[in-house]
Amino acid sequence: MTEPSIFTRILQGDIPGEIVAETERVFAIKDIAPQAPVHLLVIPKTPYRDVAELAAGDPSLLAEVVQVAKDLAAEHADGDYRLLFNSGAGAGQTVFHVHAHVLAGGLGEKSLV
Ligand code: DGP
Repeated sequence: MTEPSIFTRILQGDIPGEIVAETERVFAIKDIAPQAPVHLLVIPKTPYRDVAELAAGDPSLLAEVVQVAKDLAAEHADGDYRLLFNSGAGAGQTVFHVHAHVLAGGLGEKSLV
């Protein structure tokens, strides 16, 4: 059996983390090292490795991740947001339990990171 990811451990209450939204299949936390005024992570409870595996395995769950991200950007900022999935260590993925970074609250123009 594989070890639960750090996000699963936060969901289970084993380690601290500020859960800002939760549905039956998805939850969201504040990123521990924010890169924007609002930086949240939206995470499916099922630990797909990355966004491509999630899209292939359960497209409706990916759609729910996007919907929760949109709702959180409206709740925590002005409704505009950047959605980012790092896929693979070479792209900066450090937690191999798929998560959408929701960046909002006053982003510069046109930045890709
Ligand atoms: P990525 O590099 O795309 O795999 O993003 C992982 C993110 O997870 C990174 O922005 C920091 C965040 N993170 C890592 N450990 C913790 C933690 O223990 N608590 C919280 N809230 N966020 C974490």
